[in-house]
Amino acid sequence: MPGDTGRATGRITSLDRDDGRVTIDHGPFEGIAMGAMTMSFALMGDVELTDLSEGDDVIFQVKRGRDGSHRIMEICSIPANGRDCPDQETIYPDNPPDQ
Ligand SMILES: [Cu+2]
Repeated sequence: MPGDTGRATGRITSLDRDDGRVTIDHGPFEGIAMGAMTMSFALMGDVELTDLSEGDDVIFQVKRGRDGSHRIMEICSIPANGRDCPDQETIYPDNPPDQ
């Protein structure tokens, strides 16, 4: 049964720093029932967009709120943070980094 939080990878197609929203062309989620699509996400309060740029590949986690929308809890830019991002096996399925 799908839960409230899910994780996926994707690519940022646009960033709205003023409104705190990110549009991501994302793959299927792990943890929630959502397939691949391009959509806009709001952010949870303490998420920062500082390290993110349009075109970045990202790995991110969302949580569903009471209004049914999914907000980003955590987002990591692979070009900016590379192998410091969580869930390395998802990002590098064929070439996991050394632990
Ligand atoms: Cu979606």
